[in-house]
Amino acid sequence: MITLYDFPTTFSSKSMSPYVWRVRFALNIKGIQHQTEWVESVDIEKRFKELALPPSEIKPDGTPFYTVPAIYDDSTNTRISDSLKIIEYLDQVYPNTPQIIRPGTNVLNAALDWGIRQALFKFWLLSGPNIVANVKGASSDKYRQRLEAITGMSMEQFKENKVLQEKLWAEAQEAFKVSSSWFKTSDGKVQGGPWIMGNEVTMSDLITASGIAFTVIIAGEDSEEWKKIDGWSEGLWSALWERTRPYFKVY
Ligand SMILES: N[C@@H](CCC(=O)N[C@@H](CS)C(=O)NCC(=O)O)C(=O)O
Repeated sequence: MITLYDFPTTFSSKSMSPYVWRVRFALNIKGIQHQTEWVESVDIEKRFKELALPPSEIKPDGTPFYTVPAIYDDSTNTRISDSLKIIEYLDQVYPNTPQIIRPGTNVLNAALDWGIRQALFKFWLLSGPNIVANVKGASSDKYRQRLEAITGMSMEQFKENKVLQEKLWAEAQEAFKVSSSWFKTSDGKVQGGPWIMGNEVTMSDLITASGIAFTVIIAGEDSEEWKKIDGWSEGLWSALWERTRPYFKVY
């Protein structure tokens, strides 16, 4: 059995991180049995050290950065962190399941990831107070401090600052529109289908769908924000979301 490490929120899906959603989508698409172990965001480093789970990155100052997702696979006694490394491992160790990462696509996936992250970052900032309200205790304080450091003002000032919010929405619109334009032909039609690269699911679907999941979880599916974001893509995001929804399950 695989244990998937994630941090809890009070959003209805409990899970919010787009990086964790990528791995969970991969596990669900592959039909690999797993269970989630919830670790408060502020406790990730301490708990991972206890469990001998590796950091996903080394920070510029040389210290390790412990992040979710991470997995422990007891069938092979393997511990891995970093969404891409985990999905590479799942493809390799579970070869009779749908293969997510196509050979030679890591550079393209990294570019797609970066592009979509530009839009998600603006949305993450705009949703900061909502995220802070949906993460508990010390983890909530951590998010608040991060938000305040980036915006250079208190969260209360940010909530009042309609001019900054309008500017961020305009930037988000531009970034979301650019990302959705990559999926269209020159005459405006959506290319490919049913998945982005044709008949089989690939990493590009999971990068995109996990970003959409993050947006839907935070904004709420019936919200004006989600309708606005989906509208900028002329319904492309909601079509991708419908395709991925059967795999939007937390175990
Ligand atoms: N490169 C990592 C990035 C994962 C990541 O940044 N995870 C965030 C949650 S969305 C995290 O755990 N951050 C820990 C922290 O901020 O202390 C991956 O692809 O898995």
